[in-house]
Amino acid sequence: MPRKEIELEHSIEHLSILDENGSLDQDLMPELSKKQLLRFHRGMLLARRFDERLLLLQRQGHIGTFAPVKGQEAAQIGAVANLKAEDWMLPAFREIAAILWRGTPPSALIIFNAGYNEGGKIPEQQRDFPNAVPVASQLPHAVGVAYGIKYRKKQEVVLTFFGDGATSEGDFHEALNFAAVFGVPAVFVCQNNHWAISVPREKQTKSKTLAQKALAYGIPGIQVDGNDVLAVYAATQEAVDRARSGGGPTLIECITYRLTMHTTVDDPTKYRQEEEVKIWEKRDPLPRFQKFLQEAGHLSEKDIDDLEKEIKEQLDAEWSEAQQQMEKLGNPLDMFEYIYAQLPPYLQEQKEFFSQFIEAQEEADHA
Ligand SMILES: Cc1ncc(C[n+]2csc(CCOP(=O)(O)OP(=O)(O)O)c2C)c(N)n1
Ligand SMILES: [Mg+2]
Repeated sequence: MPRKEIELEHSIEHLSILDENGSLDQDLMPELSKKQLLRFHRGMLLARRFDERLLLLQRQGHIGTFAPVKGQEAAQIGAVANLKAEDWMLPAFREIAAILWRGTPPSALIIFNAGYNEGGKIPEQQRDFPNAVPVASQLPHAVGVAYGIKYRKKQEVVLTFFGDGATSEGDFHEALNFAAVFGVPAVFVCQNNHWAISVPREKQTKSKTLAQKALAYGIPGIQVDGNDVLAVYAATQEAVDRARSGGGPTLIECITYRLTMHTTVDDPTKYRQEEEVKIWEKRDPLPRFQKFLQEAGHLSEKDIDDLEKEIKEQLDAEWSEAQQQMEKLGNPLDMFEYIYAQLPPYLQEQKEFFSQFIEAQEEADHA
């Protein structure tokens, strides 16, 4: 039998609309009103300032560890901005910008990061899943939700976020295969920030792009400049429209960079070069978008100053709110809640014992 070629389509598109100097490719500009553009800006700035605030709170000992979003705001806002209220969003653990955009108040995120379950409660009617810390575990969940939507013949879409590191997990491959075979309305948004803690992208996979992994599963894949909110928006819009109209899933690779530590317990200077960070600081999505908005006449220096002030006041109020709420929380008996609808007898017994123990302690303290 002869050897013969099987013809495969194998090119991957890379999309960039607003370059790192803030110059726009007019032909590719998606249709967006000034109001929408300014909403994107507010979403990105709020996420940046809130992230900085969380870092301060962590360093002051008010909250536990968290995964900063700094540098990835455009990849998140450009993607979720395409979702309607009835759509679903499944985050990994770095999706601060996306979560705020969807409507979770900053105070809830503070409370969650301070270790209280109550902070993790998704507001009623908001179709988001909780943070998924086990890498890539949210992808099969997203496909399950999307399968349910298709089964019920709804017009909803599921969007899930994950990192470059997540593409090495079995869950990623199983999820993409299942999503493709069953043609479910899912959008997979990979934020390739070049690092999975200390493992560089080059050691994660031999593939030239992460987007090309879509080809193996027979679905559309595209690579975009993830620090360009307009490119992310345009690529996700296509994917969301396709999913909603029955065209199945899409994989989007957003090229971005984590400008700071993996989490607050990580020291990136141990594994990456300062020069690399400097290059990516120049590609920061926020000043680039501000420059574009200023040149388009949509935003002035004064507008930015006013917005900074407004956001600072908002975050001060959120911190006060979080503190007030946390004063009412923190009952150690809560450890028995949230896992079982009905406690098994052995845990019920332990809960009663512990409750009496606490009471006895309190009495002793007041004696
Ligand atoms: C299944 C699993 N393995 C290992 C870890 C530890 N861990 C947490 S984040 C992370 C790296 C994730 O990298 P990536 O997917 O690129 O996301 P990023 O942190 O860059 O946003 C690892 C290995 C984990 N949380 N879950
Ligand atoms: Mg990563």
